[in-house]
Amino acid sequence: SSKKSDSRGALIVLEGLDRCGKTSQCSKLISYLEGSGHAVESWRFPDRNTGVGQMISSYLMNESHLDDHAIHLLFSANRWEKRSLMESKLRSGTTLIIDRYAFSGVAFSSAKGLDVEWCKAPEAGLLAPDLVLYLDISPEKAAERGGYGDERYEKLEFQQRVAQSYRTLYDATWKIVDATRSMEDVEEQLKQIVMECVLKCQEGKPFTQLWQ
Ligand code: Z5A
Repeated sequence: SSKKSDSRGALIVLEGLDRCGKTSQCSKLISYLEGSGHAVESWRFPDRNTGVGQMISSYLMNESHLDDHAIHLLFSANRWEKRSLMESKLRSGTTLIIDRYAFSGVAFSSAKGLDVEWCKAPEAGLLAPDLVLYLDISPEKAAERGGYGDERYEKLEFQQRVAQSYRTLYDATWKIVDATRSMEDVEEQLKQIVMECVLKCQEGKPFTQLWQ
């Protein structure tokens, strides 16, 4: 039974390789949900606007160098500094569509050779997403979409290792979507899955936490 007081927003995460189309699809999902009368916000990690986020940003732009463990912990801290705001938004009924989350943190750092369990540890206790959408594309196809920029991780060989790392993180709750199809086809698929999740959360699906 769905009491109104239980109603909450959904925490929906998009993951995938660079150029998989996450950013494009996030904005389409926002318009779709707004259009159907839902409160929704678009977030992304890293959030480059905070103090920690500025350190991450300069690292990604190769303007600074950091030990692999140190940058991993900064990415995680960048999620922790948003955790309480995230929870209050969700509790007040706002759905959050998030471009990258803890799975990116683990996939990218473990692709550098860091131990997966070590990578997961600082993420434990963050809110678990209600839905993870993985936009599946091979690194080669993604690279064909043109314009890898100059940022640190935008290299084919590294993206291949990230793709492998993601594969070790999948679980049965993830929705793997073929991201090589047209933008419209991908959008249609995502809309259905997302709406189902939003409705389930409105009915008071309980919060859970990551990796505990
Ligand atoms: N990182 C990390 O190491 N640890 C962490 O904890 C976190 C992140 C959170 C910066 O992320 C880097 O930080 C990122 C992971 C690491 N490094 N990499 N790689 P970011 O969020 O700033 O950057 P990004 O997510 O990788 O890239 P992006 O530019 O936002 O890409 P996208 O969102 O996947 O794609 P898009 O902009 O929507 O589309 C890319 C292009 O493809 C564009 O020209 C589109 O028009 C085209 N496109 C999109 N969909 C299609 C379809 N269906 N067909 C054809 N063409 C398409």
